[in-house]
Amino acid sequence: MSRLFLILVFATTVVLTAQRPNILLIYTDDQSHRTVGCYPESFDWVRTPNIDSLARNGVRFAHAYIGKWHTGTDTGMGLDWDYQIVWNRPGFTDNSRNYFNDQMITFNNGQTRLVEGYSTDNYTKWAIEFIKDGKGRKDETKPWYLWLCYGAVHGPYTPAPRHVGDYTNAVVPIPKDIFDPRPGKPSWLQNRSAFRERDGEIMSGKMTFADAVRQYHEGVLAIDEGVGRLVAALKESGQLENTLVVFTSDQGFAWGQHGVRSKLAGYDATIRAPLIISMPGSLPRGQVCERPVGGVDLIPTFHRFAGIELPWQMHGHDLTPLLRNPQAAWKHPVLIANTWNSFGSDTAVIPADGGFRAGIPWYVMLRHGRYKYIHSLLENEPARHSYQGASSDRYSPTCMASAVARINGQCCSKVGRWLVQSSRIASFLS
Ligand SMILES: [Ca+2]
Repeated sequence: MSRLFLILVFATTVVLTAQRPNILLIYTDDQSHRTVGCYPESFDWVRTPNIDSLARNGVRFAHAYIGKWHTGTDTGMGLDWDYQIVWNRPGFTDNSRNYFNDQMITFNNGQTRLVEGYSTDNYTKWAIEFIKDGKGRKDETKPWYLWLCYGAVHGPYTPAPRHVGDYTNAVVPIPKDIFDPRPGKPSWLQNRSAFRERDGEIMSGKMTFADAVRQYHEGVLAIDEGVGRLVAALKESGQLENTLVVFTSDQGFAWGQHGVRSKLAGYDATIRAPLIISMPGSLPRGQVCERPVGGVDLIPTFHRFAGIELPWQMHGHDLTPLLRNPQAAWKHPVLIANTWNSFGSDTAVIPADGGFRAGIPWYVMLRHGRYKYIHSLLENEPARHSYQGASSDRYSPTCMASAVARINGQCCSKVGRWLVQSSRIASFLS
């Protein structure tokens, strides 16, 4: 993510009551759901006891699509937040690759200094100082909103020194389609792989594929420890029962699935993120919600818990019904649209060349019930769709048509019209 807020505190202007909870959003970077032990798709050697504990004390969403976005230079410092500590990448571009060590940090007083040490641990420490000691809080009688935005486990996937080698002996399965052919996939994905073979070993750049995957997972271990320390800080300060804790990531990351080493394509292997929401005493514990949900759903949910009216109509939907009953019916599909840095009217015309960047074209992904639909916005490229689960599912494909029309009509109108008018989507829906 390019807006790298580290710790951000929402400026509340509402009249507060004791019932309104604090909100802690723990937001990691490029962390696949496969790196979290309580997700059944994780390798059996993955250890995330603290995140797993959060799931045992809350609701785990099996299918979450949060969404990566780039909004340019951060202009929010001192404007939108009561208090923040931020890795100032836009201001210090020479430091922009230091995801894990020696970051240029701008503090709330506007001063910037180089902070040594492992970034994940530093962020955890600052968050605990805010939660437990009230450091940076203007009015301790008010509930707070804290966005803890870890840079981990983004490349270069550097583990904390204490975790280097923790997964040395882990057996890393090789995805079956890491190399060609990939029948049934879009044309742009048919003949490519981010990996190569050398002397019988699959390589990821200069590392072996297995070592790269191990290192990626080792980079998660300090996040997991951070989650444990944050929950302990909430408990020790008597705030655990009155804090909505949300753990998620902006998107996942594919390691070899479909030949990809990327976070950008519309596949679950690439973008599906963990999402766990916990508030012991108020929300169910140990529940799994199979309904697909999106990042845009978090904003109305936070407003609902904070008791604040939405300031305008939004695309997402308050998740409270699913948090109360994870098996509840849910009619809202999830849309992920990739148009790179083009938004609004800039998406009126789909680029003739597909708008490829990093080898990925513009696309629209829709997930609803047990159906998933991906359409690369390329000429002569058929829509791809899949269905997971039993045929007894009561989902009607016509819902997808209205969902495409409705959602795209709101957020990406020209692309939406192109999709709905397309004979290709019509054949899919028939
Ligand atoms: Ca990311």
